[in-house]
Amino acid sequence: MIPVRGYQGAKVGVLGLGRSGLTAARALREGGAEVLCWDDTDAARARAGAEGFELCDFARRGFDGVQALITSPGIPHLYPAPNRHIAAAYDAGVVVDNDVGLFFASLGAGEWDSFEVIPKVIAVTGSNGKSTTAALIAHILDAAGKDVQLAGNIGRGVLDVDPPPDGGVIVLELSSYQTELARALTPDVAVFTNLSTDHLDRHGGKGGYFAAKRRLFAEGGPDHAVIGVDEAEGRFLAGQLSVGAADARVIRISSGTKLGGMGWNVYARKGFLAESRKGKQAASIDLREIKGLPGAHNHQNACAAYAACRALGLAPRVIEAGLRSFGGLPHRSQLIAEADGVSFVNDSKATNVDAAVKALAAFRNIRWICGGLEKEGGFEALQGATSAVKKAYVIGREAAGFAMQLPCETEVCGDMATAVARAMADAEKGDVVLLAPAAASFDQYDNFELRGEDFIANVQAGLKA
Ligand code: UMA
Repeated sequence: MIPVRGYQGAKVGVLGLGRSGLTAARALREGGAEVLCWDDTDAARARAGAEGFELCDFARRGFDGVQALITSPGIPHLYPAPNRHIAAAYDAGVVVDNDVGLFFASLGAGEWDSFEVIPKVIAVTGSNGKSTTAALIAHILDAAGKDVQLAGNIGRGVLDVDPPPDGGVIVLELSSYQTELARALTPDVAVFTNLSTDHLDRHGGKGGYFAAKRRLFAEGGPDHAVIGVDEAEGRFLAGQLSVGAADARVIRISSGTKLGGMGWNVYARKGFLAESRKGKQAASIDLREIKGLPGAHNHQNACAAYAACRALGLAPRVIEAGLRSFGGLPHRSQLIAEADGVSFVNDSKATNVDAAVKALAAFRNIRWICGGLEKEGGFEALQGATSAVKKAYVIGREAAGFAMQLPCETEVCGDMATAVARAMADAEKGDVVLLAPAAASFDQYDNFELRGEDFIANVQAGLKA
């Protein structure tokens, strides 16, 4: 755990007592703060109470003597409307921060004075691919013998990591919810994978969403910025951060476009990753046979991870070895079974249309299981993206309405068991049964992980039958 500095003896409020909130409360207590906690659910309050934390309904009792309110990413702090406790903190003039802000403000103890290599923080943001990219960076560094820890939006509160040793590296996956609020954001290497429409309700639209992510690259920002330039926002950001075409502080990455010029570039084309610098090719890696990284979207993740590791000084061949031994993450292009020439792939993390489009581009002869809670932004991106889909098997409470908007043959299945059974019955040798929902899971599941596990259980049951 990273003990929080700067609040010793002070009263600090913590709102939301899930993975990030409870960890923040513990780290604040470890740093000597007097912690007051609240969560809108009884069960979460009971968990904190059992750890000896004092509870305080801030909206009702006020913020008497409280210096800061530390809030959780899932709790709206501005749009569509601030949570009532946060609104009360704004009214009372109380500082609102989150665990990520506390992390950056608290990292770097006195013992770093005796370290030969100061620990580094790599932070990864973007709409899609950030979990895989962050996990891939951590895997490459681990395989290269570095002491590495992975935390953030990937499921572990950032303050839960141990103080890094001499030469250690902390890799953080950061969501727009986290970057928008953090009062300190000072990674050594920052990665922006890509931008598509997501979470628009929480940021007042796409501009607000991009602005939240851009905070990671604000003035005085990272030593190296790895920027995906396949969208206009990435090209704009890379241009803004560079002082000239040959500025090696910015590493541009692309999946599909050959990047030239005098700058530092990493791109993937036709299954090969290439690095170029000052107009010369520095390295090339064949990505086609790497099972843990199928498809153009994963090749973009490979470029981002490669660039981040190069920024830390790793050699191309060392990075290549790490890419080759990466097994992939659960629920992201996860090959779960192969039987009678049919593959079963779990991409439950494809919670928006853009992520599903990328999954669909990675395979042929697809029996596509999709549907769920529709997100803002519509289905326009699916036009032309379903040419490899033989049929869509649609799940979700509004499956019929969802199916009507798809530009391919559909069957309304409603639930996962029916969809898997129908897809398996239709599947022929060479087909891929792919779960890539293009929607959130909350209409039928607590989270995308449970949806993916239900898919796996149904596939396994079907293969045994
Ligand atoms: N709560 C309230 N009032 C509210 C809303 C929530 O009190 O109005 C309470 C809930 O009762 C619950 C707690 O807040 O006890 C939950 O807080 P949270 O939703 O922020 O969840 P955490 O468990 O703290 O998990 C968060 C991230 N969750 C979200 O951003 C929604 C996790 O990312 C992250 O892994 C974790 O911190 C550790 O850093 C998950 C996620 O879904 C994977 N992220 C989104 C995504 O990837 O799309 C952004």
